[in-house]
Amino acid sequence: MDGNDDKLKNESDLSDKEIEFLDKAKEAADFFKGFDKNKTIRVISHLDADGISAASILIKMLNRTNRRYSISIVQQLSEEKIKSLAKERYSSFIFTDIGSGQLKEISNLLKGRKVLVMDHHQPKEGFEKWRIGENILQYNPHLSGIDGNDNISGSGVVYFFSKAVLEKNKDMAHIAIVGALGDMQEDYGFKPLNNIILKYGIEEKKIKVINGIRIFGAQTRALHRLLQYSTDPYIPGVTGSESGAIDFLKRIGINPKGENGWRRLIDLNDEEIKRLVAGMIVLRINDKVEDAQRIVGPVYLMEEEEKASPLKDCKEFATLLNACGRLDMASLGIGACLGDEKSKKRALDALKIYRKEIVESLRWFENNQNNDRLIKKGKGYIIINSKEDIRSSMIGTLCSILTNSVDKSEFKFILGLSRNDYDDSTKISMRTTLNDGVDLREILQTICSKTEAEVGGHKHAAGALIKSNDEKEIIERAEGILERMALEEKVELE
Ligand SMILES: [Mn+2]
Repeated sequence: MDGNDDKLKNESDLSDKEIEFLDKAKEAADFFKGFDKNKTIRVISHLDADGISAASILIKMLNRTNRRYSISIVQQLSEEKIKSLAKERYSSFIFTDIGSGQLKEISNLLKGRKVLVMDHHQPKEGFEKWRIGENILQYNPHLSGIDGNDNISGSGVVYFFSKAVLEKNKDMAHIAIVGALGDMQEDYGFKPLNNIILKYGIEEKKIKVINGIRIFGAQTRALHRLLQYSTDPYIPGVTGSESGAIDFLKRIGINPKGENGWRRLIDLNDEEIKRLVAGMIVLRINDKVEDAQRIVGPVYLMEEEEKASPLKDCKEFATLLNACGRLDMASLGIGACLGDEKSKKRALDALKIYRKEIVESLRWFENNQNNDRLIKKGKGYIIINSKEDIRSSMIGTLCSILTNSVDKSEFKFILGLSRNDYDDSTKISMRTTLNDGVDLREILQTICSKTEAEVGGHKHAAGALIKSNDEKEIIERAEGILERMALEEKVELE
């Protein structure tokens, strides 16, 4: 099937706000150029796929401009973390995909250092400005009135900045697209700023958009497994059933097996793909026409990766980066983004381990269904208090997966808690099965407002760091607030 890139935006189609934001990249670049060339730059980035992509784009530019750097990838930027950074002797700092929510602490604790914050999260109240004093520059789309939830990701922000420093860095667009996909910013196409990046990626022959079946794992999974595990789209009689999936394929005249064993989606010819799409639409006969059409849409592929590689599909690439980050092996993800073959191989091993951990955490969830000290199912919500049982970097992933498998009419909110093993703090993750109309970050802020907590995230995925001693109080407060929120259409927060 052919790609369709006539919908891609041109710079001339951008709004004034978007143009202002892009112009600001030059200011950020000039600020960066003022960093002492003989000194090592301290780089701190976020641990998810977007944060790793952002760090990779930055590193490419730093390498190309002969700058030295020391990099850390963090899950949260707690006050403790900033305190320990302040003890280091670096004179310049760059924060990517993180930092705007911590500008108060950054400006208090990193006094006298040059700090560049490139983020797309909502800036801390009172810090919604490009410059904070002489020494801090914040490059963030919110400051131009642009929604950082879906118009541009952290890696996109770093992309425009690094391109402004060095035009050659235009060739990292594909990695910024991986970051945007990792942050779920794509919805059958991108908003204008991400779309410009996509256009650059296509111009650089790094990325290709095809019109294909939108199921995760097209490059790598056996076709029948792919259908069996497909929750979006949900295929009646097929999702959740291996034999159902195989029968379905046979019924529509597609042999699930080829000469070399199980076939993948990418092994099908055009005629078979058409039959598959038609077959899926027939099974989803109750759908509205618009929904039925959603089976097919844009699929983003890396031009330079081999067919059937887990790095070929940009969404699978994002999952690989996530895996590296969550398993404390972010450097492998960065290596993969920079095209290092050895890192790619090792990152693929990390992906296998990650999948195993996900399965184990789902199994833990299943096994503890009736243990209401660990899993509380209330009216409209589920609270998972995993203590040390689930790795704190995996609790968000577990909550995300559950939003696709729990009964959406019964449960609106999923809140997960997991203890960090390095201190007496607890990580909270919050997800929703609702598509719109809620701001999880705001809700989590309210839940945590009576205790000392650091809350961050977006409308659709929020997180917090609390003291483990406060777990009980937070859970009790969450029960009240979430039940109220889930029952009523819209509740004003106190
Ligand atoms: Mn991000």
